[in-house]
Amino acid sequence: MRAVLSTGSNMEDSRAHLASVARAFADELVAASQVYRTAPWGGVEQDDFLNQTLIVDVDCTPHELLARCQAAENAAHRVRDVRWGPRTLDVDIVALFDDTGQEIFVDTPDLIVPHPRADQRAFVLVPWLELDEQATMGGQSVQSLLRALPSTPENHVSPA
Ligand code: A4P
Ligand code: MG
Repeated sequence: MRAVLSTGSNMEDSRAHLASVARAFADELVAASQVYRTAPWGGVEQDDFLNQTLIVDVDCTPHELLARCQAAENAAHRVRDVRWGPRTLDVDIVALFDDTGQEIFVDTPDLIVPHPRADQRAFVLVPWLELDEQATMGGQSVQSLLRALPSTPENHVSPA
């Protein structure tokens, strides 16, 4: 199964926290985007984030992958308090594809794929497009999803 992961951090040594995820998936890593500096999305006043997108090929179920993403967050001493607030490390599963390239959809209480807010987030779409210009999610091209976003400060993304 191929997974598109979005990693984000705006606390402590953000670069090191992002690097810890690439390291945790080192043997399965297909591609890693640059690290981007992004304005905070979601209306909470906080520091800018660093965000990165990873593509990994993993041999596990979607829920096992979620557990690995959460283990990486826990290793970064992630505390869950304010929704969309500051965090040492957030690892989201953006999209999943089977070995024939078909998109995998998951809709369970603890895991929804494609990630329900990814299409509204330039900090997810821009790094993904860097890795795959032809990327699609939910049957739509990621390029068209990005073009549909308003050019507000919240959608500002630049190489870090
Ligand atoms: N969950 C369901 N589907 C998924 C999925 N596809 N991937 C569940 C990962 N987790 C998924 O997540 C809450 C629960 O969502 C998990 O326990 C899992 O079972 P969380 O990470 O604890 O909660 P959260 O992150 O506070 O909430 P949410 O809505 O997931 O926030 P996001 O989407 O993670 O956003 N601005 C910038 N510029 N860059 C960022 O990286 N990140 C956030 C957090 C806000 N603003 C940001 C950024
Ligand atoms: Mg999250």
